[in-house]
Amino acid sequence: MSVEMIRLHRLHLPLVRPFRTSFGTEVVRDVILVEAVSSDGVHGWAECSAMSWPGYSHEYADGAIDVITQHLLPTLREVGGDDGPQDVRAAMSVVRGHPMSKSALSTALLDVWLRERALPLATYLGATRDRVDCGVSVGIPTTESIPELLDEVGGYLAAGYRRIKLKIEPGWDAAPLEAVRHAWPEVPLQTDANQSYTRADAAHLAALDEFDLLLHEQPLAEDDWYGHVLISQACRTPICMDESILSVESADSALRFGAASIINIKPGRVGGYLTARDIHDLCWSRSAPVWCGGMLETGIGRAANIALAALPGFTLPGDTSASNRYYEVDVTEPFVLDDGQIAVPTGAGIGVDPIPEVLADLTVWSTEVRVG
Ligand code: NPQ
Ligand code: MG
Repeated sequence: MSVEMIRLHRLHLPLVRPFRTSFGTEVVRDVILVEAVSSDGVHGWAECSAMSWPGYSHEYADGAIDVITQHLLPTLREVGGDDGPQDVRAAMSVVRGHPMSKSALSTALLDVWLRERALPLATYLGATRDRVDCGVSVGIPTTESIPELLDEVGGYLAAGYRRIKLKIEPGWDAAPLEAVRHAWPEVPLQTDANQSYTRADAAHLAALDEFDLLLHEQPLAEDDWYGHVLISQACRTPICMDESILSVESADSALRFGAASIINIKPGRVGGYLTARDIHDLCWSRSAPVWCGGMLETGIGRAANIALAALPGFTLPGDTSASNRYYEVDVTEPFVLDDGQIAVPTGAGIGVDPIPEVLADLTVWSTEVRVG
């Protein structure tokens, strides 16, 4: 382990518009970036996907700071010399859960390791593309206005996005889907309920089949495996799992049980890019489609996700939107949409760095911890 010091930076990025999901409304992205510094002065960067409060999953920013500094960093004492990414993952496995914290710290170390070897993350992971297809996740309008929704979707389609995902919840589903499908008969369209339905909603969800959807994402609670089997059997629309998928084993279970036929891969939710790649490999071997999810990443997290989305099994457009979908000012050079795609970074490691002045402007708190 050549990394001598870790810095945590907490940033507040105002969103270009409020983002409302079935679990709440966000107006500012409160996000932690991890900077790892090696003895040779190589700086690695990663982003923690946890929100400021436990709305999407149990993890949250204050908890992540505690887990990273008090519990994960000490496990690295066991990692010595030139030990690589697999050893870091193994060392951290003594801490239960907290995948977003593990992903943030291990990815910052991976970025140092790759930069020391002049190896791009995409190449290391096995990418086969140099551009990735991008979709966009569309929140519930805070006004619950359908014309406003159509306006927002129209803007994204004009910008070139190749797939629309509507956030839904009980009371906001058939009407917005009908309106979008009517306005754009051919657009690839899918939903994300973020666990807001129950087993009793099987027939209601099946009635949404008429809108010709690519998939429904996470209709039920993350631990309701049998419920997802029931929904899968009731709907012609394929079911995709997000929050339920925490490991290779949960992805395998989802496919074998018939709880889901498509997997949303989020590196943070599964503990890092190695496990994300392993889930991709499993799904690729079973011909199950995967796509890369999003957690309102800054350019730091976005760069790494785009590298992952360049693997061959990512056959559906991801929530890998351009920087300006969420932020007027990104912490890196902005990622821009070009014909509905984003170019995979080609530099060593994640291939991007924070812009120092912007980082300083957005930072609300930081800390520095020595490793070992
Ligand atoms: C999802 N993301 O797929 C998540 C949920 C989500 C792009 O739909 C702050 C930080 C607010 C992370 C709101 C997308 C968030 C967040 C929603 C993640 O389920
Ligand atoms: Mg989701």
